Amino acid sequence: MKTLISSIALSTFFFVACNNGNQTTKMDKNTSSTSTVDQGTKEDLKTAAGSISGLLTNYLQIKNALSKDNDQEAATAAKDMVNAFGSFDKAALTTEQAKVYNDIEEDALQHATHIADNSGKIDHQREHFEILSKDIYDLVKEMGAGQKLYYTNCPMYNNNKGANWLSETKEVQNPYLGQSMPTCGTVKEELN
Ligand SMILES: [Cu+2]
Repeated sequence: MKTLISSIALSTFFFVACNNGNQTTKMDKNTSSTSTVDQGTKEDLKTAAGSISGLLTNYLQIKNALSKDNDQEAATAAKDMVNAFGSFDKAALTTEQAKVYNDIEEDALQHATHIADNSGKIDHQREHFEILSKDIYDLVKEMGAGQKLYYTNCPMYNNNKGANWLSETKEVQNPYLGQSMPTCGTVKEELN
């Protein structure tokens, strides 16, 4: 064992000595270690966006179902979202990202559950979808979406109080007014 350790120490010594003897190699090494740090940061962001991609897929399915006035499909997608919360992997999140996730988790889960349990009552599903949209927006702002999203506003919903939602399309497909007014709304913000 002792022999093994000293032979590793010895080869390390030779490796270091070799690098020191060659300035160009040393500079290359520094440059590449800097880019490794940058890459690491990017990968962290990617992973966080990867963690929420399941939730996002289900959210967009609910949104598309509501824009088609399809309460059953909305309920099914919301049930999938409830399950996605159950198996959500927090390991990839930074402390700050985990904080934002923990802040919205219970609330978002509750709204997804109500959408899942209320097929046949699409107005009620839409009330919950409005608050769910705010939660998912906060999540995407902190973690990134890993895809292009459009934060869109409908000024007419809820007696002109208005409401927002996230869409994967720039073209407006209104989940609050559905087929009665499918294109009502304007894009407020583009997210990635
Ligand atoms: Cu409810």
